Amino acid sequence: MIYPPPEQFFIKGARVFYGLSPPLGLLYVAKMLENDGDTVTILDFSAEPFDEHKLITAVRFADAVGMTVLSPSLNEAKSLIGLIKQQSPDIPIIIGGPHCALLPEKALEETQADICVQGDGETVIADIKQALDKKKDFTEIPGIAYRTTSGIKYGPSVQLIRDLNTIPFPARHLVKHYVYGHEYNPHLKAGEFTSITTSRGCPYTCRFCSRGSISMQRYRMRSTENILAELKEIQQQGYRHVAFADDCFPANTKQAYALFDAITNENLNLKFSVTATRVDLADKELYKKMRQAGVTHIQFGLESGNQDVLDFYHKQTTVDTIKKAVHLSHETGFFTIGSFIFGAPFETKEHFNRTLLFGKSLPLDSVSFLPLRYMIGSELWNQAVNEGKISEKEYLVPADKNRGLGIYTKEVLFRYCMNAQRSFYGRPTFFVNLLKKSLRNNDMTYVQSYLSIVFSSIRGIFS
Ligand code: B12
Ligand code: SF4
Repeated sequence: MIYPPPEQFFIKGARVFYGLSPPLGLLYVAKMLENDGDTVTILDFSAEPFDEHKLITAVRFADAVGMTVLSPSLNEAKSLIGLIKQQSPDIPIIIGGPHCALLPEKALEETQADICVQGDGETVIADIKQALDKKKDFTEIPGIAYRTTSGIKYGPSVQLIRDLNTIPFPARHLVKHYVYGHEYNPHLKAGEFTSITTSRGCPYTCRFCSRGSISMQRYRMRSTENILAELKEIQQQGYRHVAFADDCFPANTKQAYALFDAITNENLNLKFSVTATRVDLADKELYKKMRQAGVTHIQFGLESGNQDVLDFYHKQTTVDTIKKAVHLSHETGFFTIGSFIFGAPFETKEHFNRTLLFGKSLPLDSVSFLPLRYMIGSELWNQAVNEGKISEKEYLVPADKNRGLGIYTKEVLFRYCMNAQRSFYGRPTFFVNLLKKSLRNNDMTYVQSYLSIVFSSIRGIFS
């Protein structure tokens, strides 16, 4: 099973906070295969440099290949599949992941893969195996598209797993040799960082996000007991730091109270990060419990310091809520990360400057200023396609004046983002405040997180 290398980063020379983490989707599917008696190897090319020889050798000994495809890494997936088919034309290649959920037929047309899984991989992988062994018919397998000599065909409509508690825990041992999570704590070694999801899908509908599409909105949650059982297994496996990698965590504050109380009572002795949360979910009592349970880092999708832009994105937050949440996070003692987007169609330099000043006025320990990109599956992408500004074949288009998507060209927009990034970190008081926070919280990993981000930015600027 293969996780493709990340897309060529789209702002040359700039580097944003990048909490590299294990390919959980593949690990879930691998667990089902292992339970069925198969042997699985994982190549995570986002965690190790791409090595064609390694890929070809691994494929030579495999009966089938599986791959996760994200919309931004479609081209990389295409190239890898091309290479594999060149060497082993008959090996079946199965693809899954967020891009396949959005465009199952096109994902097959555009790559040379044979089978595309549209939803959760756990339920269908055993059926696919049987169908490849000619013990089952592909027509019976829900949520797949597959290639035949007479074109692409489909199984019955996708069936998402209703009860997430029934899913066996991911086969984490398959990626134990990779180093993940360095941005959270540079001292973490291979086998010490992993991630977990407590839900699938997202109940919100931000207009720039591909989770806004209908198939993704089917929000499902796991029980506290089930999550806790997995965390205990994670602790026993020797991990030290775990990221909550839900689309949006925690969506249910009451359940989160119970979860973090349970983690504290169990004395799991793990550190935690939150990959993505929303400001309107900030809650004093909850944050206290999270801190007590070991949460160190928390990342907010802040998007803008302008209310008209927040409203345009249908973010359902306010500038004031952002202020309150970031201050609460800082006061609780979290390393607080915020990401902003520049480039809504009506956004001017004044908007950008307001967002930058707003960002600087907040007690944020790390930021990323990113250009708006129209991504397949998002409402903004659909609208731009309907208006003829983007073709249906363009899955990821930066907001660009030349495409009728904004006031500035993409080059100017990227420059604004980079300058904002430098201006944010260039303040002399910034590091001093972070040092104070680290000393107050008795946690020097905060300073180390910061240094690792700054050094990678400097490396980026010089390259
Ligand atoms: C952790 C994470 C990252 C990590 C590492 C990714 C990794 N190794 O998994 C980092 C920080 C590097 C990252 C980077 C980016 N990410 Co990211 N990331 C995530 C996040 C939060 C969790 C991924 C995860 O573990 N999911 C849990 C597993 C269980 O779900 P799953 O992968 O979908 O797998 C299931 C099915 O899809 C299917 N399946 C998946 N693969 C396969 C393979 C086979 C063979 C089969 C049968 C089935 C199958 O079965 C699985 C189990 O049911 C997701 C959001 C999310 N919650 O999924 C975003 C997400 C995947 N990222 C996204 C994006 C856009 C990005 C970035 C471009 C950054 C950005 N913010 O814009 C970059 C670039 C990535 C790149 N490769 O080019 C989008 C992708 C949208 C899309 N249409 O593709 C998501 C969905 C976030 C979102 N809300 O939009 N990301
Ligand atoms: S940006 Fe976050 S909260 Fe909004 S729809 Fe996407 S995943 Fe959900």
